[in-house]
Amino acid sequence: MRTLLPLFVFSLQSLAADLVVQIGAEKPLTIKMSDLELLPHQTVKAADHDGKEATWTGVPLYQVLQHAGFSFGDSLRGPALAQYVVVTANDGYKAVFALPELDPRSTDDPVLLCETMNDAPLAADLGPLRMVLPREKRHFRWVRKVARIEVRKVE
Ligand SMILES: Nc1nc2c(c(=O)[nH]1)N[C@H]1C(S)=C(S)[C@@H](COP(=O)(O)O)O[C@H]1N2
Ligand SMILES: [Mo]
Repeated sequence: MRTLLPLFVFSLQSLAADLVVQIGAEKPLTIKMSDLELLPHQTVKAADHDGKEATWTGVPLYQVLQHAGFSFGDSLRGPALAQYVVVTANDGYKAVFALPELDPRSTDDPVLLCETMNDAPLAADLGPLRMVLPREKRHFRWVRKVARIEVRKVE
């Protein structure tokens, strides 16, 4: 038992590392870190809350949503714009994004779901996944330990 415990803890951690993405009332999709690695990535330089510059690499949030079946094409207009994205951390912290803030046809400001800082996996208090928004002057949407991403509709 004593020798098996570290293995057990490790497998629990890798279970917890999965990201859940839910588009509306659709069945939630679980994305493993290894699946996320296959999506297109972007690298940015950004200063954290303490003003320290770092290089962050991650998947643009719109790419994560597209991977889960959400369309950022021409269909994103009219009533579709009454949808919003909720990013939830495993401590319950939440931040909301409007779709045009994520759509590369609408903005060049990166909104990234990052796996690495300065080429290293994120420390346990930050990751494994963290939102990084280099152009945002406040850091309140730099959600640490992202667990879930949902698209909901304004009622
Ligand atoms: N999961 C989680 N992420 C979070 C927060 C939080 O309370 N929980 N606070 C936010 C706020 S208000 C700020 S200013 C930054 C702080 O980032 P830092 O911890 O890297 O300094 O994290 C953001 N991300
Ligand atoms: Mo903050």
